[in-house]
Amino acid sequence: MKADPQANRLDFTGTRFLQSASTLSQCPQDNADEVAFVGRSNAGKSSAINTLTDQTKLARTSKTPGRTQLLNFFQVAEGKFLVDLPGFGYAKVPPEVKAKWQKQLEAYLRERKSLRGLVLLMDCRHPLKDFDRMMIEWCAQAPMSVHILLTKSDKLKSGAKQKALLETRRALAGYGDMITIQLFSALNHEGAGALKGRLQSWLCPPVLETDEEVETVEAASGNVNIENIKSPN
Ligand SMILES: Nc1nc2c(ncn2[C@@H]2O[C@H](COP(=O)(O)OP(=O)(O)OP(=O)(O)O)[C@@H](O)[C@H]2O)c(=O)[nH]1
Ligand SMILES: [Mg+2]
Repeated sequence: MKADPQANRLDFTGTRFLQSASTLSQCPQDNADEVAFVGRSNAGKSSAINTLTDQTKLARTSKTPGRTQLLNFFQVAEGKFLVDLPGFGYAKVPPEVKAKWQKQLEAYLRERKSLRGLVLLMDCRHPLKDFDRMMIEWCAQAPMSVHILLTKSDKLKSGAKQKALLETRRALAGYGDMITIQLFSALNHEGAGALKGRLQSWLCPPVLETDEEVETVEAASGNVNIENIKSPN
């Protein structure tokens, strides 16, 4: 029987909050498929999850950096999770709290078997800060696939945002296919289709059995807007 490439298409609009966890042991059972949203404080992680799911208040957003202080799990479908991670770089958090978060994040990244990929969010006006470079290096060593969102693209004019995209791709060209990069706006939904396509490929990769099915899936993937997803090479 042929695989239907559309059969497992995830509907992100049905996503619901599952639970919060402040330690690895509090996370849901580690036998799922999940993608974590990571980035500096205020980069737009919670906003991106809301845009993706077409909901306004699913993940809590704030003008005050440091709002997300726990690992928040959202269920897209049975055993398919999105995880909103606490932001880094918020100056007002006491050093001991920062150190505790960092330890929890490291434990999560190191130990979590369900993790299929990381979405790394960076404000398109200030990409590749120390924290971002540290995460990319960690992903390269792990190895772990990473999809970069250059967020708040609505804040830049067309030429400037294309330049930001190009320069970031150029800077990360050495990492090859493990990194994909796109522009994203939670405000006007630029790049939402491309992000869905990436998450779909991580959370529900097609099971291919014959050459004929490979061709069917490749043809069908033309329906996904992947114009902004491109490996740096
Ligand atoms: N213009 C614009 N503003 C955005 C966009 N995404 C997020 N913001 C704003 O940026 C601020 C931070 O967004 P959040 O989604 O809370 O950021 P976060 O990365 O979850 O922050 P922490 O939870 O503190 O780590 C909020 O005021 C959002 O409204 C975007 O695409 N465009
Ligand atoms: Mg947040």
